[in-house]
Amino acid sequence: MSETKELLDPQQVQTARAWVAAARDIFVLTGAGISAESGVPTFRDALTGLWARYDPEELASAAAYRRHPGMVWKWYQHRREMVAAAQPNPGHAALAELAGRKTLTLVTQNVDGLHQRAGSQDVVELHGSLFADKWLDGCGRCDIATAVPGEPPRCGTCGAMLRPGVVWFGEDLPRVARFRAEQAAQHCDLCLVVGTSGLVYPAAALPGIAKDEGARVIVINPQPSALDETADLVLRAPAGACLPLLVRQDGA
Ligand code: BJW
Repeated sequence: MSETKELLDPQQVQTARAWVAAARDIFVLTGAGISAESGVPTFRDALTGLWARYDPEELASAAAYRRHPGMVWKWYQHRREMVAAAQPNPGHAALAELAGRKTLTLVTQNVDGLHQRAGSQDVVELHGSLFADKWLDGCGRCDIATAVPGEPPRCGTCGAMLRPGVVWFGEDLPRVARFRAEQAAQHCDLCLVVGTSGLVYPAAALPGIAKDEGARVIVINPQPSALDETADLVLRAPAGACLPLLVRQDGA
């Protein structure tokens, strides 16, 4: 048995498993922590997070992109390559398995596509995707004419830059994804919050919506998070070790 499993309180695991088994409609909100065991850095972990060395506002806003397009484009290229080389972990796999047996809406803040690669279908991506570029202020007839190494490709017609298809600070979330996430939070009877610091809105408001509508809330995170106080149960463990225990059907 791994060290993590020994650290987990068996009574708490038992309770969480019973809640999962009894749930009719599960809403899952994931964040960067679920991909940590795949080797993808989180954003805010003190030593290993992507932003331990950078000011997020310098990298994750349209204004930052306009100021430093080459630097930001290269940073996203680096992350695309890192994520493409990573593999889904048992936490991603457990959620995909659970969705095969339960009514479950999987809402992720992640842009890495690892849930889909683990077999989850119909993932609600609140913050877009690393793998779907779009035009920044394009003319509507954009095509790529120039691709200078280390610089964003530009439209040959209007000169607009391609940008990563992610949601930066100050930008609206995709309308349909946000609507679906809010609906799922309102109608669930169990909300699993996995691997998020709970600092970024509107995503961080979703577990509170579920709670207000009467759902139980379980937080899975090895560290304290801003959503702990919303939770009925906090499992202080890495997602890849913890989620398979909650989803397993045998009596062990
Ligand atoms: C593990 C683990 C393991 C480690 N297992 N766990 C209301 C109040 C205040 C501010 C606002 C508000 N409403 C809107 C705002 C403004 C802003 C905001 O929230 N700011 C706050 C930071 C103050 N929000 C926005 O701008 C959003 N847009 C919006 O609301 O539009 C309308 C509007 C605009 C302006 C004003 C008002 C309204 C857009 C937010 C877009 C977020 N984009 C990013 C970058 C995406 C692109 C990219 O990837 O580069 O999304 S920011 C970054 O944070 C990324 C993440 O999805 C997001 C959340 O981070 P996450 O996933 O929680 O990661 P971490 O690193 O924070 O935490 C990891 C956790 O995992 C930790 O807790 C670890 O302990 C844990 N962990 N190992 C389980 N093995």
